[in-house]
Amino acid sequence: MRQIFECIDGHTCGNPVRLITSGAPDLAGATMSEKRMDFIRHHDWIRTALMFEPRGHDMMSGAFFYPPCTPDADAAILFVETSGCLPMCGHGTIGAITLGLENGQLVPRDRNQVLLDAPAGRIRAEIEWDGEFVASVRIFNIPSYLAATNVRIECPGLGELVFDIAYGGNFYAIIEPQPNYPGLDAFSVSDILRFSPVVRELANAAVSCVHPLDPNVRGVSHLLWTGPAINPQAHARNAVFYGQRAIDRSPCGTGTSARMAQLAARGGLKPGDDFVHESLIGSLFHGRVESTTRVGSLPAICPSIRGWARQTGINRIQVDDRDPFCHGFLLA
Ligand code: PYC
Repeated sequence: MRQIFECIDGHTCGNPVRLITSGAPDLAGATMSEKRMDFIRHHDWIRTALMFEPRGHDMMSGAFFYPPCTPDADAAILFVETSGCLPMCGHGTIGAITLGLENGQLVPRDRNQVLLDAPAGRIRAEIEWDGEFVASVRIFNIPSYLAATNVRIECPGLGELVFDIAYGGNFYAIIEPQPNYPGLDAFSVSDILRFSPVVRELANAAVSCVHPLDPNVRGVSHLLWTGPAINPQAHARNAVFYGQRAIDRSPCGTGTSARMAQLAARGGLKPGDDFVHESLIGSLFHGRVESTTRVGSLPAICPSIRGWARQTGINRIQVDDRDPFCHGFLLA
């Protein structure tokens, strides 16, 4: 049997986005969190086929639009990535909205604003147009909070690391410069790829992170390595590791939200403050602390992130079950 998935490919500030416009399976559940769990249980082959090699690669990141789950939303979004079905993806949302609007796959009530139901919660996006193209998108992300402080682990090859964990749509271990981590400027891409999976495993053994309002959202999945900015417009630079071997080429939307939540909890950011985050390749996300709130009993912030995306092509992907690699593979 051969299945066809129509896709619009692009990237958000350097990190790939694949908007899949046909072949979305029907999903059980009333909310996107429930539909995400149904997809994970019954349809995960679609994710691996479209994200893993040979149709994708370590960094590939995709999204489907679904009909909204709530009366006032324009659409719902499901993220499919090499690292799984994320509760939220910032660069993916900016990219999917841009590609969806420019190609007529997303038709909001108001062309300057999109309301989306995401698995992690409600996302509002403000659209800046440049004629028929989307110049930039500011997403108002889900409430983000500091989940754990001063987590200590012993990382073979590095030594003791001490870090905080924050939630911005995924749980992030945030590694700041310290005696055994010199900072991003002195840490190579191969260092990030070598140490991140070990640090993630040790972080999860040390602390159990569960979202207070959604027990399906759990565990440290992403690592954010910090360092000083190179671009004078930016406040800081970062590299986010996720999946088996992925480093975000964008400044990472949920990572920037988690970092702002951490800095706000320490008193370093307050509502109205901007936080410009630089990626490894020099692209920028313009973050802002919009307001404060609570997640269950925990203090939290409502962050927003502005970034841009561009289309790179149209892709008609075939998944043919005569192909032994039809469901994809990743090199471990
Ligand atoms: O932008 O939130 C993000 C993201 C998560 C993983 C890669 N990018």
